[in-house]
Amino acid sequence: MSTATRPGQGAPALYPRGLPRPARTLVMGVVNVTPDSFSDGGRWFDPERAVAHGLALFDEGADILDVGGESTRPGAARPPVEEELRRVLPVVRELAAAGAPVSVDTMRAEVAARAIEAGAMLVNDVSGGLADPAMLPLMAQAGTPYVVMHWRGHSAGMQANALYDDVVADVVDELRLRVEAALHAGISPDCLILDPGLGFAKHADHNWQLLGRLREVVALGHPVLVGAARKSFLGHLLADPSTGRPRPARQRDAATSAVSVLAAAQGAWCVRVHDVVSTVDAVRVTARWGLEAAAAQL
Ligand code: PMM
Repeated sequence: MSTATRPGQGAPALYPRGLPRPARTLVMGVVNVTPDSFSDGGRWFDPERAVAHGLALFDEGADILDVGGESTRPGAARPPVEEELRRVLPVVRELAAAGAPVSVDTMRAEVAARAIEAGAMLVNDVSGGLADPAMLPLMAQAGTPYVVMHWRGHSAGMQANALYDDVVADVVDELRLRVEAALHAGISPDCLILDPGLGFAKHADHNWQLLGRLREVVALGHPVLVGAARKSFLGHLLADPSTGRPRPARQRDAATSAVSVLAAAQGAWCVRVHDVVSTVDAVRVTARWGLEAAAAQL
């Protein structure tokens, strides 16, 4: 793991091997090649449209493009592996060929391996290696940066597992166990990225507690990725006061930017978002502000 020269506050202290290293929190743009994601409702399901969307996000300043072929919304059914491969591989290949750093959002070792061959530089595994026993050995052998997210089971039944004594302490303990498993499998520590898994076996209050105490996740000593974008806990916070109806997913980007600023200020390495333009501005402001705040404390 390398340390930035002078990160200040609002920029990461740690960077994973081989990925871009701007002096600010990175922005990961979401490219969901799925028919049913809650946040973009299948708009990029066609591979050509997904590639065009990814290229647009890259032009807008995304540091990494996260290509996923499996919806993880609560209750979602899993696609067969062949279908997941059919969705993601052409998109990963084209975006990587265009020079974009590409991440593949998958829980399957076979998909991860094929995506790495197609040019992916990062594997984003929302199960942290729990869904597929072949994943950790593959990542050890590949030497590619690897996101270990906090996870307690597949989407179909995950909200039944949202039971915690102290959600932050429990998530930190469970992530620590996943780090131990990853290191034991032979993954290099400078390839590991951690993610508290907002919305995965978590209710709204759990997500807010994890954000408010994000420093406890950062203190585990690995770069931290935060995926809050457009999630339902934001929709509930911003519900229409007269009807009680949650704010629709595509009207949650200002709230997402606020979360990105606060996550960056707590030392997040990267934020995973749909609206790249507002997020890049937000993390640039946070980094610039943080330099002054750090200087004032010298
Ligand atoms: N959230 C989603 C999908 N993939 N990956 C990581 N590492 N962290 C997340 O929080 C995360 C993820 C679900 O959100 P989407 O439907 O907007 O992609």
